[in-house]
Amino acid sequence: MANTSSTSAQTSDHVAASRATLGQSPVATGSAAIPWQQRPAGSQSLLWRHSGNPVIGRHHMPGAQGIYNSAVVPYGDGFAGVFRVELQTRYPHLHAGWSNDGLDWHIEPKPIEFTGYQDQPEGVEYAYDPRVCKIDDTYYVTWCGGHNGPTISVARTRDFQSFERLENAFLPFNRNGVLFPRKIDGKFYMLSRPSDDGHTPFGDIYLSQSPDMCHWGVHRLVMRKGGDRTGQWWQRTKVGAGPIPIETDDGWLLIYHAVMDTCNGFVYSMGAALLDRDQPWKVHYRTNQHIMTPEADYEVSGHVPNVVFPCAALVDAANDQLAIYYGAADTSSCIAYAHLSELIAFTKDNSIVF
Ligand code: BMA
Repeated sequence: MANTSSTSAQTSDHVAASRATLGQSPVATGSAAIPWQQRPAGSQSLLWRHSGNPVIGRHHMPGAQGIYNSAVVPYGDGFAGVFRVELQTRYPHLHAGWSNDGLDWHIEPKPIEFTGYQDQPEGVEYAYDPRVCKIDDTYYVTWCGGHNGPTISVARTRDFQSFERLENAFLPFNRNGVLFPRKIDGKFYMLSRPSDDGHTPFGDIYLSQSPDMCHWGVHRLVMRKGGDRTGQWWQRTKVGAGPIPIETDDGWLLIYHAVMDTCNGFVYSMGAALLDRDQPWKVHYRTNQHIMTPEADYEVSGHVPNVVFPCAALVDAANDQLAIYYGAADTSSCIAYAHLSELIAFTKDNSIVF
């Protein structure tokens, strides 16, 4: 898909507009409609794929070998995002991006230059799988950064142009740091997945609290991987939080990735869970089957076959619409749609908690 041509003038408009139009609700959209397509006629699928997937192909910008596992948010009269971009070094960096419609993206050719805390020289720190979470008037970016091993790096921005690094949330080894979009009982909350330095043949989701986005503690186990005991092979190897949790009347809707090992490598699917609104380490419901698994050509074929990896979701609660942004096969960026109410009902009706 062609790049848009955002200019710095448009960018300034974005900044001004965002202050005027974005509310505090975690599910509020900006003034732009989120991407949406109706479920294809005859389909019974809970989730269905955008017909123009991938929305960001592997060669979206000069030199790019893959742009995937990336995060987008409503911003002003359009959308902004932080993207995992790999050029020909295949060393992952984070780039800011802009879109008017959530489909056609301009991604900055240069990686984000962070100010503030730095524990390694700029450029020698890999950065991948970002999430972006708006809390009050600040956008926090969390990602997997290289700090003598992977762990959760944190930064904040208000305009997607200047990004200030904060302290890392955790010691190595950790991945998939996902913030909640509001404080709970006066504390920031973050999901994460302690793991190892390699390709991680294990992993459960934990929750931590912080009074200041610097000191994290009061760690709680949220969700274990499945396995033989649970009859849950699709999530038997490891699980990790995906998009920012969505607050609903039925609890926090968490979309997560879940992995099974096979004789030919890992398979990454998506699942969903409903967490308690006040004590989100308590899981009320959790799907007893995947809600989406790699099937499309661009999901089963690419740099790493058989991966769907959700990192962001746009919600239009008034119209019961959900657009999930996911990386496909560690190569491209895609969208899947669902009706929010159907996903919640499905999660409640097809649940196993363990
Ligand atoms: C995980 C992460 C993801 C990647 C996935 C599949 O460990 O590195 O970035 O999408 O593996 O390769």
